[in-house]
Amino acid sequence: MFIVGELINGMYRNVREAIKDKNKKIIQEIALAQTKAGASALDVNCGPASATPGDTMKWLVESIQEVVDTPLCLDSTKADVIEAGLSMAKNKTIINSTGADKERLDILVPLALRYNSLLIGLAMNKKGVPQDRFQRLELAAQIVTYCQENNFNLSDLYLDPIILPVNVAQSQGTEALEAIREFKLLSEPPPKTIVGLSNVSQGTGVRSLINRTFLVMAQACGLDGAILDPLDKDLMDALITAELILNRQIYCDSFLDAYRKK
Ligand code: THG
Repeated sequence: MFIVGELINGMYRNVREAIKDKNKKIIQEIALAQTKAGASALDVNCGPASATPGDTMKWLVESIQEVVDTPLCLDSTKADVIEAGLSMAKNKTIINSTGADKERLDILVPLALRYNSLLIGLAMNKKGVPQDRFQRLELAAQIVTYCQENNFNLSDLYLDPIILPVNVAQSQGTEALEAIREFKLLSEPPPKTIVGLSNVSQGTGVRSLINRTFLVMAQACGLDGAILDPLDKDLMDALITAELILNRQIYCDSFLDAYRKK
């Protein structure tokens, strides 16, 4: 499983305050902790409050790279903010994200090509979030087709079906899960899939339980990656055990420790 640590996000109060105070030690601690907990990449999102998100993105990338070499997943709706991060990044990055609109793809696919970056494609467009599996599949197909026509390697693409909070969009859980299965049929070899896991439990009272239950179900549908909280030990144990049961990892007596040491 491609694990992207979600915790460097201005949505979180401690990160928001660290950005405001230019306290890079806090950011570096979160980067180190997530990497140690098994994150293969770190999401970097300035949050909605930043007045100068390009500068914030540069500062975050610089601060993180002083302590870890973990690849960065540059998370912004603004292409210029993503580019600010790309211009500073030492290692291979993930652009998070493009939608299915041609105007977005026309900017973000060339950017990914120019920086030899991976790209997350969201199954949504300017009309909003998808309402069912069919809309998700149609939007994902538009992204795949665009990539094929513009020589973007599909092995560098992750498709995101858009996970919505279960407390306000309960019917969307199974729609997103089915979409993960169906995205696999869009190309050969199949495109990879990723989700923003914590969306599913936003506003609920038992977040960790909902997150890990949904994650295991998504893994059974063939999920390849997840943006999640790698410091949630119960979540990580469930993830590792699901990989084992799905025969994606070899069983050994101490499989939890063995996976963590990989
Ligand atoms: N897909 C892709 N990228 C994404 C998402 C996605 N990036 C952002 C988000 N969704 C994934 N990351 C988070 C990070 C935090 C939370 C949810 C998703 C979260 N934060 C607390 C909250 O809102 O309740 C913040 C409050 C706090 O604890 O301080 O839940 O879907 N490609």
